[in-house]
Amino acid sequence: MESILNYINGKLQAPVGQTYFDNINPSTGKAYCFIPDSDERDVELAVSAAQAAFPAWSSMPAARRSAILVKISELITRDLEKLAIAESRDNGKPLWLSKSVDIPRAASNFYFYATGILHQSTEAHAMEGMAINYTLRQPIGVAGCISPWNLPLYLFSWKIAPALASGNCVVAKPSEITPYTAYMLSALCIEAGLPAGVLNIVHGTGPKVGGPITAHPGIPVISFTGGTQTGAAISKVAAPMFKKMSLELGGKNPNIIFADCDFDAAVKTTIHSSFSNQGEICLCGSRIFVERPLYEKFKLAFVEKVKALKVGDPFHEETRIGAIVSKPHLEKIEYYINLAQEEGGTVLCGGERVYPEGELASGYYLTPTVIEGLPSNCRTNMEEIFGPVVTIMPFDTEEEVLAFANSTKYGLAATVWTQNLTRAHRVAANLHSGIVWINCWLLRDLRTPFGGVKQSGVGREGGFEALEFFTEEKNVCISLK
Ligand code: TXE
Repeated sequence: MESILNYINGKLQAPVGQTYFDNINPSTGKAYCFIPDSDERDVELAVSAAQAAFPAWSSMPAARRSAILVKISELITRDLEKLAIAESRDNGKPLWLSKSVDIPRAASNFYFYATGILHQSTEAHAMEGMAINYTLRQPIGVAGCISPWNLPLYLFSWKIAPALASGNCVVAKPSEITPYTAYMLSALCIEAGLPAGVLNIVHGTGPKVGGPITAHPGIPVISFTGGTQTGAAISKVAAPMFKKMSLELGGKNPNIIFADCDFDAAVKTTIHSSFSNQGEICLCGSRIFVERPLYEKFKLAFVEKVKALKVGDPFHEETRIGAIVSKPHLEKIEYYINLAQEEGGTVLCGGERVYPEGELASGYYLTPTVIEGLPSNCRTNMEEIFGPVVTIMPFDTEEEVLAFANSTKYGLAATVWTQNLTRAHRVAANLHSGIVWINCWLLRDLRTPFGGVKQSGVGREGGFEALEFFTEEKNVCISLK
């Protein structure tokens, strides 16, 4: 079997300890390659390479940095098919999804930030007759970028691109559950002529690689996407070191459907917002609230469509629900389906394992699940499941559904379905979340701020917010006397 390699100082190289562990294909449940079991020694090599590369990279004219990052974007597009196949094999998501969303978005991430740095300016403040102030925005140094398994190259590149574009060097760690496309990206960076040490990718586990990145004194800024618990563990280490942190964490997003909604659009889009990417997106609407007069009609129409979703081989065009990313995650999801029933819920459909024929028989497949009859504040409705599981319940008033929606420790995203414009604006303003979609879901403009409140994270990614996060502002004041 093939061994993935680290990308350090411009070279693909084995981990110092020469040890590896299995990378499992969730569609088959079988190992298909080895991942470096790197440790702090590999992180040390990566940080030294990044520090050595920083002076030249940070002082390179933005137009030249831009050209290299545009080239990486073009190479991702050139290799879209190969990258998409690798992504679906690693994560279990349908190939059509990797081809239409994950990989094109990774190319867009690089292109957006490569061009964004060409149009940046900073402010000046004149003190009449006395002085002139101007603001410099300067790169910080070596950035630590740690990313999760649900949208592997999409989220990995969304951290790396702004960090590099703004003149930083990077030590990055993809999830050990889905490392392959990050490994392929290393080769594309070499082909694009990215100077050695500017980007370093160290593969391995959270504690053995993520931990040393978080704790390294030579990495003053950390960008993390993953679970809330891990975000807290990272903060515990990085905060006392006064590191700059961006934390994109979990969600338990409400999907609020008023009786006056566009019914067909609401049903159709709610299928996507509930089960896209096997429900493994922090933006999925996992708690569905339907205004009582519409509840029965919506529930019946929705459940009928859910039952029709094809579960199975990610490489079949008609598959809508691919494999769950790992055995432990499948078991976590099943734990919550059982908990929901203990809490009084009724499973309207789903919650069953699927065992396809042949080599997929040992893969991790679960039918999409809809549960009703739960209290709004039970664990199933408060905790992130992060799988193809949604709860559904009626509500009677706007005040009631806002209280339900805002009742969790998370506050990432929300969806609202109504034709009443005034109500749409009013409800959006009163939702405790960083993102609100009205009569749509997952429409994304890369210029918009992305992130949540409460335990959904700290800071915002996306747009120029990301370029600001990876730089420090300096005010220079010159006397005119
Ligand atoms: O995340 P982890 P996982 C949620 C979702 C999921 C849960 C755990 O509920 O079930 O998080 O998922 C690295 N120091 N989301 O296991 O553990 C780890 O190696 C430094 C929501 O993916 O947070 C990986 O690279 N790094 C999320 C990355 O952190 C550490 C998307 C994420 O792993 C570390 C994914 C440590 N101590 C999961 N421990 C979203 N918001 O989209 C682990 N890591």
